[in-house]
Amino acid sequence: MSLSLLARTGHPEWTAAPARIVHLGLGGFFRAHAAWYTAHADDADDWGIVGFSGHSHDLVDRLAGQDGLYTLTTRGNDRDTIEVVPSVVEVHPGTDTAAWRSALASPEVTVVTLTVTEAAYAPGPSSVAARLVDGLVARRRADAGPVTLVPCDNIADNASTLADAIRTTAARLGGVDLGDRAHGEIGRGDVGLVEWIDSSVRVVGTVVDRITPRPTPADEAAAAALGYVDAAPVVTEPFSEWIISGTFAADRPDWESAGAQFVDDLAPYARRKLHLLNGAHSLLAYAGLLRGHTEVANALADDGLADALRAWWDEAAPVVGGADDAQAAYRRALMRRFANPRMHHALAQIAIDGATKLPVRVIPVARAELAAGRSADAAAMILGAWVTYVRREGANLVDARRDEVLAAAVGPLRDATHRLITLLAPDLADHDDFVGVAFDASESRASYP
Ligand code: CS2
Repeated sequence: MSLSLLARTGHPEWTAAPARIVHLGLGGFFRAHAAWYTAHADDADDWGIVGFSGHSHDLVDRLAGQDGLYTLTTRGNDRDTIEVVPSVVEVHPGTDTAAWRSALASPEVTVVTLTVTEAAYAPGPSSVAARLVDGLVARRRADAGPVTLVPCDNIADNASTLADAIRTTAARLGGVDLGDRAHGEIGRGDVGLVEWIDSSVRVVGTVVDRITPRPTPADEAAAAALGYVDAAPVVTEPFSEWIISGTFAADRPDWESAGAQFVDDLAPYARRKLHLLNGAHSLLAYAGLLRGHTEVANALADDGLADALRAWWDEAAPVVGGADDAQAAYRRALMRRFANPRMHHALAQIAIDGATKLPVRVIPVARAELAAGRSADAAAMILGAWVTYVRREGANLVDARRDEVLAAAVGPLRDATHRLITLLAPDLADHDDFVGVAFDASESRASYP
């Protein structure tokens, strides 16, 4: 039976919820996270998601072929549970500008969520800000009313990052006759675009967390074995966290009823997640791959890496802050999550886009430690492992900043280490001892105690 049929069988009166959310980025994390919260909210029947891929047509085709439905397998340490998630009601490739503008121009739509990866926030013609402003211009022209943007990516203060990028892009594009520019049929008629955005668009901040490895062919087979013919399965962990802060411009789903938390100050949660989880992930990825490991669980079973991870957590503790017992509990929970051998979380997946991820996850800790007169050795060793990883990957490196990273990685190792740290944080490259520790770690092929 097709998945759609099974979904309808499970919900005899199943009908798609009305399209009231637009989402950009159809990857597994979104489908395990925001789409899952939306599907589990008490008012789920009132909130359908129109999803747009970053660029991929293949995933869109696969989801469209099953009405946007997909199976979500929650993989615990000892068993799986599987469900059909119905919240995605329409899908389009990110290249479908007409559909994007039409969706953003709908007065029914009051929320736009984003999972576009850290790299997509960098300024540029195909940045997430440029795509959003393009859609917001259409919304303004349609007089479709207020809308709230919800960035769901691992960036510290993602609300300000996105809001600033949107205003800068709108100021640059709005009111100026751009002729037939790619993004902008934004021209003289859009004078006052920034003022409209200021009055009609809100951006809220989030901290998002749910480990969601790339699905494997075995995952498709597992879903099929349970009777689900699913061309776009998602596998995730039991743990999930969505912390949101800010004011919505208009209506939104009752995400709290599905477990989302609304807080006044997001910063402590962001520091905890980005440094303790994501920073540790980057450590395990680069040092683990160099030591021949392929997945998080088996890298964690390597005592040298487990010790390095604890040293990183100890070094990050002052930046993360909060009560010692709360941080200790969070660390214990992370160890359990990382150690789940059934999750098959590929280190190579985590290693992608290091030049964008490390400045968020590791550099702030190094900067604070050096400012406090401490050595930041754990941070330096993560960067040293990254340097070695970059030089070993060479032309195979997957990084949005690939060309500049590879250009910096050439030549004698000490010089390359200094250039690569300069690429991430010029101020840290001035600390010779810090660069020296990174160089030593890189020279020793990231061998940990
Ligand atoms: C990972 C994250 O791939 C990566 O960079 O560190 O995707 C991580 O799995 C999520 O942030 C967990 O919430």
